[in-house]
Amino acid sequence: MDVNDIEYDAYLANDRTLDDPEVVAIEARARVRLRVINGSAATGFHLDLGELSGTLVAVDGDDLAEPLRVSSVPLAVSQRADVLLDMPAGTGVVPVMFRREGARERTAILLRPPGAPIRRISELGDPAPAIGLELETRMRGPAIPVRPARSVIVPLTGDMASYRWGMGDVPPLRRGERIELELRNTTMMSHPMHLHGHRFQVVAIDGRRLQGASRDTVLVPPMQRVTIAFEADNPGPWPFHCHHLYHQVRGMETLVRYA
Ligand SMILES: [Cu+2]
Repeated sequence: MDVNDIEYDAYLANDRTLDDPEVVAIEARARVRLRVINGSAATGFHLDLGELSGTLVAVDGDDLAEPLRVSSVPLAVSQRADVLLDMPAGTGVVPVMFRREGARERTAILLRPPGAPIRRISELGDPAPAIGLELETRMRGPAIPVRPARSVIVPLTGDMASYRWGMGDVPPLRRGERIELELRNTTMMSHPMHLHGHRFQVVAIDGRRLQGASRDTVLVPPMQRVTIAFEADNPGPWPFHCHHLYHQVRGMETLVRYA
């Protein structure tokens, strides 16, 4: 697969690199709620707590039906995650690390209990894997309504050589209907697909049904299929696009319209 088609000279957490990271003073044994947004234009990150684990309670602003214990959370462009973290007694500074997928670059903020010494952390770490859907398959969202949904296949198209990207059109929707879109990635890059104006639910990955998370952005890795479902209850038109902004401006965008 292709990963990281855009290079940057710095990767930032709260506008800072690891040369000069943000240091957040916290109480000893504090419970911290991390509210993270991947606000980058073209880079996926793994939120990484290192030796610690936390509880993933929400994605894209919606609670999970079942919180998950995690030590890392993949964040495609524009995805959000809420993680509860209990600082262990007697701990030093805890870096909340963000590792660029498929690469060694990283950034962090530091959680600092009273008096804990700050150590310098290299901006390069071990290579991070590309983001996949392993955690996505374990997320549980709301119960899926039993009423039938109209199914539409939406191919995601393009290639690195031409750097032209595209996606299939979504036919006009009928107000009040339930719709399922099967996003079929025919390319060798992953695409974080974002729908405006709605919440959708991840209901299948590669054809396997699941009661997945409620989201507004889902990653579709190379050659994989992700099916999302939503109610047409908020007349648009609404943009529906890859949130990798270079893919979006090169054509991977359409409009969801209500008849
Ligand atoms: Cu894309």
